[in-house]
Parts: sequence; C-alpha cells; structure tokens
Amino acid sequence: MRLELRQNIPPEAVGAIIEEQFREGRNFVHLANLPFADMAELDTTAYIRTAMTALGDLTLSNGQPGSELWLLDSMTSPNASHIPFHTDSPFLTRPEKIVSFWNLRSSVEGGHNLILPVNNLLEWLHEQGGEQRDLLAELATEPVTHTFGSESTSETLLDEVAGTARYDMKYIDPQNNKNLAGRLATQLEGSRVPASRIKLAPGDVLVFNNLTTLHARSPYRDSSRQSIRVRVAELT
Ligand SMILES: O=C(O)CCC(=O)C(=O)O
Ligand SMILES: [Fe+2]
Repeated sequence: MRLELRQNIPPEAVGAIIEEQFREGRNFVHLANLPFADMAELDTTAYIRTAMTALGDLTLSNGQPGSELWLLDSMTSPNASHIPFHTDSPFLTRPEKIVSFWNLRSSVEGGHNLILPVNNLLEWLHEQGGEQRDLLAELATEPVTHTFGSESTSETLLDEVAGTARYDMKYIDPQNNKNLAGRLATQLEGSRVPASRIKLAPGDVLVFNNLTTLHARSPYRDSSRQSIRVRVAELT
C-alpha cells in the first residue's frame, strides 16, 4: 500500500497514519513525499523519532546505546549485494513488531526492498503441492535455533495459525537444523515468490510488520544509498 502525503505533514500525523494502517491489519505501508530527507540532520532525526515514538518504544540495534536510529549505508548495511529474505531479530523471544526504513538517498540502480507477507508465502507453498507442501508441514512443526551472542530461541520458522515467521539464515547453525532453513531459502530465493518490490525515493518510508512479513533487498550499484532503520518493540 503506497500513500502519497503532503510535503509539510508533521511527524505526529505520520505516526498516526502508520498506526492506523497497522490497526487495520496492513502488513506494510509505503509513505511517499515526506519532508525529513530535505531537513538539517538534527531535524531529520527528530522528525523520524517523533513519528515512530507514536507507535511504541524504539529499540536499540545490537543493544548499542544510542542506536535507535541506525544508519544503513554502504558501510553499515552488510554490503551492496543481495540480502536474502529474513525477519529481523529472530533470536529474541519477542522480536520487534515494527521495522521501518526512512530513505534519505536512493541508489542509482537497484536497492529495491522486497516484502513478502507470511500469509502469501503460506498460500503459495500450499498451492505448489508436493515437495513444497511437505516443506511447509515441517516448517510449521520443527523448531529451529537462532542464536546471536547470548540470545537464543528455538521455535518453528513459520506459524501457520498466527501467520508469522521467524527466520534469518545468518543466525542459524547449519549443523543443527537438518537443512530445513536451507530448503526454505531455496524456495524464497527462487524468484517466484509473491513479494512486493519497492524502490524508495528520498523522503519515502517503508514500514512493515516484522512478525507477519519477510523482507529482502536487491543488490545496488553505487555507494551513496542512505536510509535510517528504526524498530519498535510493540504497538502501544
Ligand atoms: O540494507 C537494507 O536495505 C536493509 C537491511 C535489512 O534488512 C535490515 O537492516 O534489517
Ligand atoms: Fe532486515
């Protein structure tokens, strides 16, 4: 869902719009044409902070103090190559419900955000039948361990009843998961999954439910891409 807003919209109103979208059960929302990318740096961060605080408490990145607003650029986002489908913080007992990317500068080429609602994935695996349907049954019943530092969880990768996912290959020990995670990756990266492909312009924000969607990012080609990631623990 893409909504074009008026350029002078205050951050409180943006927070209220995002909150309303999630209350209506939307998995993700793309808001376009916001003023934050044209502001002085301090005003940009204040704008984003105010908008997101309307949704709940902002969480830290990797527990680092002061990291509620986390700059993703060519240095901090792992690299410019494809980032496979995943959910954020799967090693936490309660991963953040809301993740957002506030785009300051787009890459010249690539850098699309791919958003895959879990319900679409469930339906798609089910429709394929055969091998994919067997995989789905295992994904919904076999616990897989995600570990990061001292944090660790053992849960199923998909929950069919709740329509949620918890999955990032980065945090799964391949020795321990009977290759279930790898089989899911093969399906997700096979390019036929029903994902939305979104290219953010400067001043756009993408906000998604990190429990009910998986996200990925296509490769990009230049080093000027910049966006700010903000996560929220819970809707208040
Ligand atoms: O670099 C990006 O665009 C997004 C990376 C990502 O998935 C994340 O930071 O959670
Ligand atoms: Fe992510």
